[in-house]
Amino acid sequence: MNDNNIQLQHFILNEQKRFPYAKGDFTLLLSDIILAGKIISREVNKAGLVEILGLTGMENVQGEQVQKLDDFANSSFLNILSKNESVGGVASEEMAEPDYFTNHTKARYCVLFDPLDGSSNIDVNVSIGTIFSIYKLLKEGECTENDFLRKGSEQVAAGYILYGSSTMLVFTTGEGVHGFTLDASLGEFLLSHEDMKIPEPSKRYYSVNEGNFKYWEKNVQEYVEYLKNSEKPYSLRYIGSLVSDFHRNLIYGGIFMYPLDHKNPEKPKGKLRLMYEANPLALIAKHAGGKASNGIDDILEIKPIEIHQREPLYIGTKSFVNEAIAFINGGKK
Ligand code: AHM
Ligand code: MG
Repeated sequence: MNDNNIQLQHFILNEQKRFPYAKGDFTLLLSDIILAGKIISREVNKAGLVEILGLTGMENVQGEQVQKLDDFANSSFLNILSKNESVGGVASEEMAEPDYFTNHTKARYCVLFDPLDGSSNIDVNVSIGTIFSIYKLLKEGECTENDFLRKGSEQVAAGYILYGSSTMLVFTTGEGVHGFTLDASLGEFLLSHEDMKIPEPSKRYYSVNEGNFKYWEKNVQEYVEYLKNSEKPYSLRYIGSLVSDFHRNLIYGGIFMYPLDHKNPEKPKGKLRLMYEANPLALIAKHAGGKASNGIDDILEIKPIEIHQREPLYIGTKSFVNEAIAFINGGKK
């Protein structure tokens, strides 16, 4: 390891000094999230081997239950965070209700996470990710549903871990966005992308599941037609894993969208979850100079009504998101 390699733990400790509210417990909380990420990363990496070794039955060779990866990721987070006294409660995309740790009487934070996002890609060796979001409790030692049902702008930190060709952690505590790559031989995340910014002007990429075209509203259809037929057409890149699609656009520039659709004509809706997916990535986008919107409102300014709320999402290069908003609202044809 050369002297320029900055370990994540050291970086976080240095960051902490800049925040008056952050005591050692905030650093410990981030460390726990990182630990969960490392454990999940290890498991994701051996997922292919599990198939080859024929361990996909109910028990592995040690006689242990083989869990589905998304359940494994969820319980890894739960196990670790339930032992962290600074955490008053957690909400997960995989759980119907939040878990409250009522014995954590000095708790100062609550955590929301999508333990393994990109479910359709889990079994096919395509990049997936974990997304997390941290809020400060409204009242120390007392975590209630109101602590979770808050605007994304109130998040004190958010990030994701991408299990790709290498494992990367990208996070913000409200002061820049930083990326760390896991050195598997050391078991450490090392700073690889300091102060990430979405390029502006950027390459012209768009990421969307165009198979849903017929279910979109007319203005959204016109917008996507424009992207393909404008003088300098945009290129399409769609992985189908939000973390991967977002990460790509964070580095190269571009817009990711999951519009409102009318698959159920009586109940048109977006697919992605405000609290576990849109909010944390919107905070990262904001601090990287980008933007996130549901087509009308800034994602970070939406006051959630329920914990598993879904929203349409347009996120990425600021000027692209603004252009999308103009189309959706009929201001650009
Ligand atoms: P999940 O939480 O069940 O994994 O669903 C979220 C995923 C995102 O990662 C991705 O952006 C989107 O669903 C893809 O959906 P689709 O397969 O409809 O394109
Ligand atoms: Mg998800």
